[in-house]
Amino acid sequence: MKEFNNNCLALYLASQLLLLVLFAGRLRGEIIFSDDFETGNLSDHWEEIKATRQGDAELETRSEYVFEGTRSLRLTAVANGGQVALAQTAHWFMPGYDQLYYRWYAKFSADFDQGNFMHWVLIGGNSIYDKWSASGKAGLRPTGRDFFATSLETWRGWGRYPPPGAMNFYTYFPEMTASPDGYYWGNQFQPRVPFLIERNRWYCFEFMVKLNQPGVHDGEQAFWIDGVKIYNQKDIRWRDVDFLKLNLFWFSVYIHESRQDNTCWFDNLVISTDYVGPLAAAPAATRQCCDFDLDGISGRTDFMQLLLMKRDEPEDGRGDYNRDGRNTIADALQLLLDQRAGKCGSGIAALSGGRTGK
Ligand SMILES: [Ca+2]
Ligand SMILES: [Ca+2]
Ligand SMILES: [Ca+2]
Repeated sequence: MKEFNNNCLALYLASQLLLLVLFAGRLRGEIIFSDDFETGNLSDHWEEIKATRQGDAELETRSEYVFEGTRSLRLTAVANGGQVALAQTAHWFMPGYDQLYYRWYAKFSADFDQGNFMHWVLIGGNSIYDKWSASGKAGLRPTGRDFFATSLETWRGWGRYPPPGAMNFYTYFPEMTASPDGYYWGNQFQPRVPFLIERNRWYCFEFMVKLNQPGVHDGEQAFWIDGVKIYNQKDIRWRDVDFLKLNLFWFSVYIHESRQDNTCWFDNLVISTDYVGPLAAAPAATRQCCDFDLDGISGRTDFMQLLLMKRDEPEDGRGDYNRDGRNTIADALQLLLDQRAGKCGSGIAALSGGRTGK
């Protein structure tokens, strides 16, 4: 009888331990890939490394270009007489996942200027039966069965924004619209209030993609900067079959008309099934914004723009002007009070954020 009781107790403890492990695992999510660039060679972690000029996709050791530790990733798109230049590292995780969160740190060089367009960090989906089914699809509309792709990248808005520009999604999905030339180039999506990125500054970027259930428009994509959620696009139909999965990620600096060397540094990448967030040792430092309409001054139109932003995109964390964690009229009133009190500086830079220096 005593032995029976001991066995029961052991069984009970084992089951509790198992529950604890499962629960803790669910809380943390599963980290499916990470790279702090501290160990080994790039090719140990990345299956495909490409650069227009050899040596332009490399490990970096100069401390001002390393976010944490002693090494980061350096990607340079070399000056190429106005032609395409790129540097890129790609990683696949077959067969894939239906929802993932991607967190990394990045910095654009102090003289970065891509012209107008560029491509940056890409999340792709291939058929689980063919890791190349998304390859060679530039300019083509996905069928719902072959691929999808979306990039987080900066663009200049035809000169409206200083380089590198405003963050936006560049997305291939079955319901995308054609360009004037008849091709299906990625469709651009950005928040009502653009988020302008500054050069020579580290930011924490986060990107989430949730695939839809086939037959339902319930897919999403979202990005955060320095831990603040900026834009969440919903009701996306990414696919019509469940054998298309999230299974490709790449870091890239791809410049369409490359006239100078342009470099980005990347560090501390984590890809997980759950939200990751900024590193605890590097707290978010996105500054307060007064210039919601990007005209370079703080005025009455910013008050209106904040109200519209709160109405149309209530998830944009910048709308929480008074930082009380709630989306209420008190945010707009606080902006008015700060403007009257002369607390609102001017300048487009006030819209972006991040840590200065390292
Ligand atoms: Ca590192
Ligand atoms: Ca303004
Ligand atoms: Ca608030």
